[in-house]
Amino acid sequence: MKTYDRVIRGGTVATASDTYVADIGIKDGKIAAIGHDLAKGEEETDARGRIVTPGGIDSHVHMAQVSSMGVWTADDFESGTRSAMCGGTTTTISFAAQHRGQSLRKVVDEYHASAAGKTYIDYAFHMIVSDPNEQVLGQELPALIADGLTSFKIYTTYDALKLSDRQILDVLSLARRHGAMTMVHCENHDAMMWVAEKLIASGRTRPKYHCFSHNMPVEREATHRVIALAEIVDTPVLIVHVSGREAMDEIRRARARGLKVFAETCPQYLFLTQDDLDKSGFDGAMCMCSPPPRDKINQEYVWQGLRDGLFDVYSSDHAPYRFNDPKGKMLHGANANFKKVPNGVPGLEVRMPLLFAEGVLKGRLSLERFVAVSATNPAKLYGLYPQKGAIAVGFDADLVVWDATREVTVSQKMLHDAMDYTPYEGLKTTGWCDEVFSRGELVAKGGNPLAKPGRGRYLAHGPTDATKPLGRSIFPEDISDAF
Ligand code: DUC
Ligand code: ZN
Ligand code: ZN
Repeated sequence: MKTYDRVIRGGTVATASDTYVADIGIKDGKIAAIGHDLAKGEEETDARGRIVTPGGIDSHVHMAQVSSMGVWTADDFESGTRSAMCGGTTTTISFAAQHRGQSLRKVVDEYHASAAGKTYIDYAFHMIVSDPNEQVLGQELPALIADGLTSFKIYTTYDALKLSDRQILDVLSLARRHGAMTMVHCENHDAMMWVAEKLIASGRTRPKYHCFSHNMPVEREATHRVIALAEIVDTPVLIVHVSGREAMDEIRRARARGLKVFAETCPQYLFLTQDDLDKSGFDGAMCMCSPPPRDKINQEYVWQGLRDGLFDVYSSDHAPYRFNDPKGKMLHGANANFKKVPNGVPGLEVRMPLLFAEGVLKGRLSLERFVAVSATNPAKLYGLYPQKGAIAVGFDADLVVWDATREVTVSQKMLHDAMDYTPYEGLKTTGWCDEVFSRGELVAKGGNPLAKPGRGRYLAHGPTDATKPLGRSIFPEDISDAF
């Protein structure tokens, strides 16, 4: 009898801390051994001369979700996880999104039903909390957190989603008491609306004006404010989809003061710029997301933040709305003003390959940082560690073997989501994922699916140190118990 179901032999194994040549022995879906000259496996993968990393964890994905404009994402759990898998992601964390008036528990149940039996890879959920009423704060959220849904996103913008500062304090304080991670979308709603109204009233309605409404100061201000609110409560906070320097500077300043602030960025801030929203006709809508892509100088800052540890997490914020579709970007037609266009870009399939090719292989990012931001850190922050996110004995055998020589011109035709465009069409790069393993099973090869849907498993979040408060109240000891 063979000791291993599969041995991935002689690869250059990359973790968040080291890179070394080794064989990986897999048994029953787990990494059973890492070493040299491991016994022959039932199946063998020759990885000599090739890099092997943990499978990606994409911890910011919208799928099977209806937006505040009433538009459904093009991807459901089947197409979304297929696409993720083909791009080297082996776990998604997508949102169970509450709309006002809805029971959060019921929403979570509905997302469970929508995902069950559909996914190609393992999956977890965050929640989106848009209605923190007494029932939600007093009963539903604490119970859901106890059930292993320990992270949620809140918004400072979008009419249907945004919370007031007071509500944000309520939610942050609940997160502190129950050990949850709060992810925050930071943009100053009123300031954006004020600018947008002026632009539209003066006839500036094309997609490119979205960037002027969603300008950098509105992101900087909301980032600063949310960090201050979290400091008042003494709870960690994770700022999602940070687009450029000014918001990054707020996070650096907060960390320099010792605050526990985590940060995420996304491919659109590395590979797109605001000029992409200024394409002819309505085409700029394809790259319209919030916060929007900035300029080349900000792109360089974001790369720097990935290198130096400012960013903990690199996720896609995959929010797929088809372009040529009255249920997508064309909801209000091709002449709609920019406020009427669903916000979001797809990206979960290209997320890992583009960072590998343009970051690691071009020397902008070490292999270890690549692993940290694309897999290990999200696993640690969201309580999926020590099952996911690392190459170590006992972890799930979620692995990617990379082809550093494959030349690719990105095109929608090669992708496996339900979209009709990719914002990265025509981008030429060298390097893509080759074999993708999920719990030891070869699920994709050369960017194409091999597995069948329904094999993915739901993952509850486990405990994590990331949510622990600093224990540093801004209030004197004799009154701090009031909060
Ligand atoms: N902004 C979000 O906050 N979510 C989805 C897409 C987007 O652009
Ligand atoms: Zn957001
Ligand atoms: Zn999002």
